[in-house]
Amino acid sequence: MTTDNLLGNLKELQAKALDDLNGSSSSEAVEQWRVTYLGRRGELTQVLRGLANLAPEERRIVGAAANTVKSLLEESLAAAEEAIKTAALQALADQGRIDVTLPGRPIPLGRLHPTTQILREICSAFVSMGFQVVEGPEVEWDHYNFEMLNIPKDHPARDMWDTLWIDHVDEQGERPMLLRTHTSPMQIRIMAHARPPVRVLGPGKCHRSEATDATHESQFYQVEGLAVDEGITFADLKGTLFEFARLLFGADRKVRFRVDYFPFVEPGAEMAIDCFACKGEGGSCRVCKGTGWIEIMGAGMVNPKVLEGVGYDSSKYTGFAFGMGSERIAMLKYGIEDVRLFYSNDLRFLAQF
Ligand code: 2NL
Repeated sequence: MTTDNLLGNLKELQAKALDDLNGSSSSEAVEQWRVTYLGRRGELTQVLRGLANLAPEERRIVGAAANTVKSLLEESLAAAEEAIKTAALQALADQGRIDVTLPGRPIPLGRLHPTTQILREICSAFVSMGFQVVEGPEVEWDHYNFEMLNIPKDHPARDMWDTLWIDHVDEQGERPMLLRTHTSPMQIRIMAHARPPVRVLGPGKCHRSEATDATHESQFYQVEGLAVDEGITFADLKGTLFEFARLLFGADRKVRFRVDYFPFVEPGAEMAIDCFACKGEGGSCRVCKGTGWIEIMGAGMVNPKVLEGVGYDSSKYTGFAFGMGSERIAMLKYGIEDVRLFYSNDLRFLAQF
């Protein structure tokens, strides 16, 4: 066959194909058309295969023409498919079934509650320093919540926590069950079952019988931590908590420790960071109320009486412990001014995190 004949055949093929496509008005017909002309055994493919038998000069000319036809057919196919889709939508619209001009409905995305986010952030800071996360019951025994923490019955220190008691009286006429006021009882449970070294972190919900205001909720989350081993000193406490403050509030944070009292530690301390809002300047700063410092948690060396209570030899082992209110940490970090926002389920608040 001469080059002219081949080019003539291509032209004919192109005309026939386009004519055929014009007559294909369903997606099935268009698909059949694609198989006939562009498929692996299609007519154009046969022509392209035949190129191999031609002389190089012929192959160049016929090949170029065949490729042009191929592109044209592919473009026409895409246009035909699009036209069929549009026609189908238009048909639905004509029947009044859908308005294709309406914008799509937005799909609202869920998100993690700010408390969950801050708990995860606090936990991962301590996990990176080798602490293990443990969780325990919200309904606790007086034994674990108070007695084992060196807060005996009728001790004035119990007034530090306004406790919600479970309405259950035992044989001795006492109420032994309560809603935990802190997550320390879980750490007592761990110590009672494991030997040092112990490095645990206890996040969880706590309860107090308290009037609610901008800084107090009757339900709140706390994260407590505990490290017990041979040779643990106050320097370990300071180093660990300093690193935590830097991880959560920025690498340029300074920390301040002042004496405080908790029955389960001796000595006890309150830790503050320099105000990240005013950089410790104070003045009229709202975040630190002009002091330049923000108190973020209580801490101390575990009271030897607590260690002896779980069967640890307090002449061999020492430890440090700390506790912080998670909502307070989130309020400082995100600039939230009222703790009641956390649990009032207002999406205008929650959607900001
Ligand atoms: C605070 C103070 C603190 C602890 C919690 C603790 C736990 C065990 C033994 C000794 Cl098992 N101490 N926890 C120690 C010091 C302070 O929390 O005001 N938290 C919001």
